[in-house]
Amino acid sequence: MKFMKRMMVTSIVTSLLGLTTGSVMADSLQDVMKARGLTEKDILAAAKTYTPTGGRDEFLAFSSGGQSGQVIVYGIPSMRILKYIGVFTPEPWQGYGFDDESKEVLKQGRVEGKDLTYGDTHHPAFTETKGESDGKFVFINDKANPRIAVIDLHDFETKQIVVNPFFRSSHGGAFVTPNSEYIMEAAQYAAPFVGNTEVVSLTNFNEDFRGGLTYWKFNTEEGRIKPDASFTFELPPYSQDLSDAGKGPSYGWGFTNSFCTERYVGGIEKGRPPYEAGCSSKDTDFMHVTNWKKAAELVAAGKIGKKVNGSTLITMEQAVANDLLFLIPEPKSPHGVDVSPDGTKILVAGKLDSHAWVFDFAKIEKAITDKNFEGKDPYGIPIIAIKTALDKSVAVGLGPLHNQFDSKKCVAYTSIYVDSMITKWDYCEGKVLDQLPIHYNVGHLMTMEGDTVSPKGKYLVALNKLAIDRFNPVGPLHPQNHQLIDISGEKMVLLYDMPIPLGEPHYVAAIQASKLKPAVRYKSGTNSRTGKKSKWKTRAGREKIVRKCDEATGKCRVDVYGTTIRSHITPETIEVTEGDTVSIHLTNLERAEDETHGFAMYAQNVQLSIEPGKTASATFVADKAGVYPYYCTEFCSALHLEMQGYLLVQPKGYKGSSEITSEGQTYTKADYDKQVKTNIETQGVIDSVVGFITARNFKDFPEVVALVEDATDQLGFAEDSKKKAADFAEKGDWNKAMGWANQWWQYQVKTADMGLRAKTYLEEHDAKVVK
Ligand code: RUQ
Ligand code: CUA
Repeated sequence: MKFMKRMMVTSIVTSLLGLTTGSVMADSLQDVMKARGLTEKDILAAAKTYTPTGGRDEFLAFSSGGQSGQVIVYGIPSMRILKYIGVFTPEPWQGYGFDDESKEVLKQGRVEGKDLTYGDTHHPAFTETKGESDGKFVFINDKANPRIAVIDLHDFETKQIVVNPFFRSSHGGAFVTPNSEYIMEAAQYAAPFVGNTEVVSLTNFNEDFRGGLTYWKFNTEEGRIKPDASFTFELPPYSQDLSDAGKGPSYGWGFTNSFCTERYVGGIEKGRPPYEAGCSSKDTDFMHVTNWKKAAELVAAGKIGKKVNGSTLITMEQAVANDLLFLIPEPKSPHGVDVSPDGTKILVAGKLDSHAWVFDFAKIEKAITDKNFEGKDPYGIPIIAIKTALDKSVAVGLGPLHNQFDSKKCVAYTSIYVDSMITKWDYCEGKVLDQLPIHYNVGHLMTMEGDTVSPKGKYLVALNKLAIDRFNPVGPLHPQNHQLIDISGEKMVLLYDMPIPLGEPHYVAAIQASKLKPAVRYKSGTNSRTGKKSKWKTRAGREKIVRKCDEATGKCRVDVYGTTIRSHITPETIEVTEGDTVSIHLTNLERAEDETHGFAMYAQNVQLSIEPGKTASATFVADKAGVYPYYCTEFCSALHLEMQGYLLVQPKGYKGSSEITSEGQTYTKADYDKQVKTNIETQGVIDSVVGFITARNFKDFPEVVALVEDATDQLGFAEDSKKKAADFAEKGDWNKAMGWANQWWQYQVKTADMGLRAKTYLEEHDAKVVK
């Protein structure tokens, strides 16, 4: 099959190059190649990544947004960016951090009572079912302020942020257990646990400072982390780093590496050698082996664990006494620890070593059962000797960091930081298979579903720390570079460079796009952050403004129950009194795909993104009298610019009029008749489009069915406006009659717009004529 595909690609390229028979196409491709200096290899790479208009990607990658605190979604192999997901950082485009609903989510992420508007995101991880990515949720950690966020792949929105109750930094998160039972998050820089304000010096580092490893409980049904059902292992003040959860035979166990087990405390300004020297003087550091399954049972039975900071802490004594915690020396200053898809091997790469080390879980397990330890660390934790646990070590290159797995058995890829390359190697045979230079200094690397029990192979992405000369220079701060590599053959082939112009994306995880089933719209009136019906849900025709005052304080609150639909915001005028707290709740009545409305207002820091069905709210204090225009920020229809209104903030005791008396234009019966004639003609166009659609098997296309439903709604609104127009015409109020006739026409235009979209869709998807 693969061979066939390659044959096909080759023959396409050959014929495009005119190597067979000459054609017009061949000449032009050669011209382009010559003009742009492209080789045949380039053309082949282009053909492997180029995705024609309307085309889809086979995989979706969820990348950390680094210090910008979001997640970036892109497609593979096209490397086209599809979305930024606001996570720890406000993301105005999505109203994230601007609407009341998402502010509640960001509020969950307050640390020590402070609002944080950034995050240092590192490792995204998908939920898993039986060790496979299931496409339901993504987690990501914040290193600087130890937090984990939950993103729901139903709508690609952040739903929850939890703050670690103990740590003051955490790099090693998020890593999930095979059924998403737990999410692992390890501390990085040891510190006295949160809440301890007594220790304010580094004098008794070994006694006062601690590391740790939290197992956050995830409730897959609810899609939320349950802090009260989570537990944390107290660990020595080694700098715990990354983790991976066991699977298959190693299911129930977790593996966490560490650096600076020297417990060195720097102080270069006092003449002490710096951390970098003191933290790398020993030859080995420790891999921590934890039994989460047994720990969970003992905690549930109330046998171990004490409540600290409202969470469960397992002390080192308890962990040791119950055989829950062991150490194994591992190569100096390691970085990645990765469990093989079959769960039998644990690969560790030591940044300061040129080897990847392969540990054998069966050997580790045996050592634990036999109590075969070489000693204890200063905290009494048993140490399993390297020679007892090690399967082999393989020279992979200088500065190995992370490992990923292929769909092919025993094949792993390791990122080599110092040598700037990817090494492909066989961890069963212990031999290097291929090496590919990359540009430059690769950090993480990632294969398709490469963290799961069944990696999908095909592509590898190298997340390079430096871009240097890869792109047009844009000042001293360069983008990062994600390099796409074809791993389907024996030799790795570099295909594409994608600049990531947002922070340092540490890690990225990819999933088969077919596993994702994102929603097109919300059920009308949904608070998307809770997934529940919003108490502010408003239906068409039920819009209202409610003002309530507190007698004791004299303070007033105005709730605006509003709606949006192409192309008006109801209400179009909001009158409040200076000093009122104003809360504008908008429900987007649209059902049509991609018909999002926005809402922005002058000088109030208000910016909402209201997707079809969503209810979003903006609350502010109208503390200054004046006129505040508001409008829709998404170009939603031809009359999008007219999707506008005014907030009028009137001084206390204002006695002026609320009536609108000025008319910019006056209309006559002739104007009205002319408009009605246009409307009748427009109806003819609509009828012909409807004829086209209904003559085809449009019901086989859900997208078209949705468009037709929307068009029918719009026509219903048109009917209503038509009636209003006729009523005013009867009274001889030509201005209002004309206005409503125009609105009737507006609804017709929207109907036609939907109809034409449906028609184009049917044409492009080869719909069949049925009548
Ligand atoms: S990091 S380059 Cu995972 Cu934060 Cu390794
Ligand atoms: Cu709604 Cu523009």
